[in-house]
Amino acid sequence: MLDSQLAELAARLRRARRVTVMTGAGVSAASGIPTFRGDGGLWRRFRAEELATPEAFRSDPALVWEWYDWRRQKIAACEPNPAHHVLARWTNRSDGCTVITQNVDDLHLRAGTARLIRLHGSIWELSCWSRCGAAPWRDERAPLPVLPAVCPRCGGLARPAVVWFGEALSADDVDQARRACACDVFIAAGTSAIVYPAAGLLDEARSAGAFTAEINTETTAATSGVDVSLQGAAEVILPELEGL
Ligand code: BJW
Ligand code: ZN
Repeated sequence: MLDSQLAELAARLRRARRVTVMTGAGVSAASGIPTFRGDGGLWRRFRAEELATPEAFRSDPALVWEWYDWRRQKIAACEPNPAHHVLARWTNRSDGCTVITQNVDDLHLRAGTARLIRLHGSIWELSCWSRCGAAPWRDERAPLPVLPAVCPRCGGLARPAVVWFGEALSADDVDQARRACACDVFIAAGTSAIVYPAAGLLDEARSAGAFTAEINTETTAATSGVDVSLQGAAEVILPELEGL
């Protein structure tokens, strides 16, 4: 079954002019980065829904920074895996291929991906919590020397420049992502497909006539609605697809 579905997706990809791949935490799992949900999805007793919010940061910035600093140190020790490398090659071979990622680890960037839309920002960028006017800045030190981190312009609190629950995504990123839904093949890889607006992009692509596929080790909220569901690891299936 997997083989015939794999062959079907490979055939669709060969004929496609525009291909969009949306990735989630599962694509970085083989690099050693824990996913948010499921096994290993907890940090101490906290879930992402409790820490990745402006309310959590307002009430305990030191705790939230401790989590991000721990994740930054983990990510700094990780390398892109075969899934990142396949997608980087696809975007470099065809300007019709776009990668939309929910991941903030920048592993797609490090793999050399072109046309990358980072819907939830980057863990390597910081911004001013009080919005004093400082432009977001990059700081790749891990661990950070001072926690909570400080804004260089106003001396107030700095925050990770990522998108938390209840916060708006960059309108420009959302526009670009929605444009990329007008494609021939749309693949969701390594995402539980429960966090919006990212999860809605799959429906948008389907409504626009795309052939839709999922690559995931488990079934998800998206499984029943896709044309092809490949159950397996992204770092195995994407290289297999590339070889067909
Ligand atoms: C493998 C594998 C392997 C393992 N190979 N697979 C509509 C309906 C309902 C709710 C909402 C809605 N619209 C908005 C909401 C609210 C909310 C939301 O979606 N809540 C849901 C939980 C219900 N959304 C928001 O709040 C968003 N903002 C918004 O909509 O704003 C509106 C607004 C407009 C105007 C003004 C103000 C507001 C923002 C969402 C931000 C999400 N942020 C986070 C944190 C980012 C920073 C950080 O990293 O710390 O993003 S939460 C977290 O979840 C992170 C992820 O990007 C995101 C998605 O997780 P992902 O990637 O899917 O990971 P997992 O762990 O869930 O799944 C991993 C999968 O991989 C699993 O399925 C495994 O099986 C699989 N896997 N190994 C392949 N090797
Ligand atoms: Zn500031």
